[in-house]
Amino acid sequence: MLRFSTAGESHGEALMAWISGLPAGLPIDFAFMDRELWRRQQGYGRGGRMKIERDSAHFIAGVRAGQTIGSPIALRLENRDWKNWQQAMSVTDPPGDAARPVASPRPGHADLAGAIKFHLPEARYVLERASARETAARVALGALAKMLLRELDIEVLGHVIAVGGARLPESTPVTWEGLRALAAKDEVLLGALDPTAEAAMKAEVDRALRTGDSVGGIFEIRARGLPPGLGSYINWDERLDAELVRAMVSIQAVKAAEIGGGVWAATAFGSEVQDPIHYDPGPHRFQRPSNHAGGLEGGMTNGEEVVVRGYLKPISTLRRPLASVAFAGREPVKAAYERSDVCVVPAAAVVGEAMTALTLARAVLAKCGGDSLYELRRNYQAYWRQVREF
Ligand code: EPS
Repeated sequence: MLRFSTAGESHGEALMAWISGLPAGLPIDFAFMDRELWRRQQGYGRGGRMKIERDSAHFIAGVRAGQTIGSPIALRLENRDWKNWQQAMSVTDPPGDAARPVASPRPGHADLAGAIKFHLPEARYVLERASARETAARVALGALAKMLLRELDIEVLGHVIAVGGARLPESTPVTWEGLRALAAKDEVLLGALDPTAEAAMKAEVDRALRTGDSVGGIFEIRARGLPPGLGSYINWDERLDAELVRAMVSIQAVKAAEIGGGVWAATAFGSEVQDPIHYDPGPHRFQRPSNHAGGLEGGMTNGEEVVVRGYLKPISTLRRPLASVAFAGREPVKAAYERSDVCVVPAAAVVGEAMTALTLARAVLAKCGGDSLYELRRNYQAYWRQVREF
């Protein structure tokens, strides 16, 4: 069973990531992992922090001579900004004058509920772990999942559909060539497939920058090469669509997720929504002329491309803060402000890819098992043979 978790505070010494259940013998592409981490740091509208950090993962356990050995993998990602926070975030010493308290909770952030829940005097403690800095560790783990999926010819990539009110036209073709070219870019603006739409998205970020506001958006993740039958309708907690939606909404600031044409489907007729089934004796025997289901029917993959969308609310730290209440004294004040991003939709898309890859890798391993890559590949190929013979 593939299990993973992360640890680390935004301005603490480092982020840690842990994953168990990857088969032995998986070659590690170190350059690819660093490239994925770099991709997450890009995008127009990031704050000053991204000028400080250069994320790179350092393996501590689970890898020998460039390959997994079947034991848990542990990774460490340095927080370069820590040097500016050593006193404030010291593990041993009280922070004294360097405490940098978050004195009033920011609406939309974890600050207030977190402080109440953990019985804390202010929200610094909450911010540090609730921060999306944590997603760097998830992207490192997602890179490992992508390496595993790549061995099975499964590919996962994403792109940005909307930033604020600027949206990719429905008619924009979404091809794998296009998605690969987007992921290979050395300069990332907003991660959209269409330059005109991307310019309109940039104008939305500029508007938020001008007015001290923030802006959200929508990203889409696609996965190709999956066999039908991953996930299951047998039990509620084995439904892969539910796992994917959970994975998306677990990303900081993502407030909704959608499989295929999910939101539109709720207002359309059944005859428009369901994807008809055709049969052809060739290699692609069961065919679907459309994919409104986003590759998932009955909680299982159906062999079509998996399409998942994440909807981000605008970042909750605002340069022009909203009304709040001081933790000390409870008097009305403006919400706390500290350096923040204005738009993180392209970064969230990279995190969405990572979470999708981890979720799909777990589903593949649940279906086909295998303690080694050799055994997994054998089981996986045998299942594909069974699918083709059906
Ligand atoms: C974040 C606030 C900003 C972001 C941070 C997430 O950090 P800081 O407060 O240090 O300026 O840059 O994101 C990252 C550091 C990152 O690596 O994505 C927040 O409060 O969520």
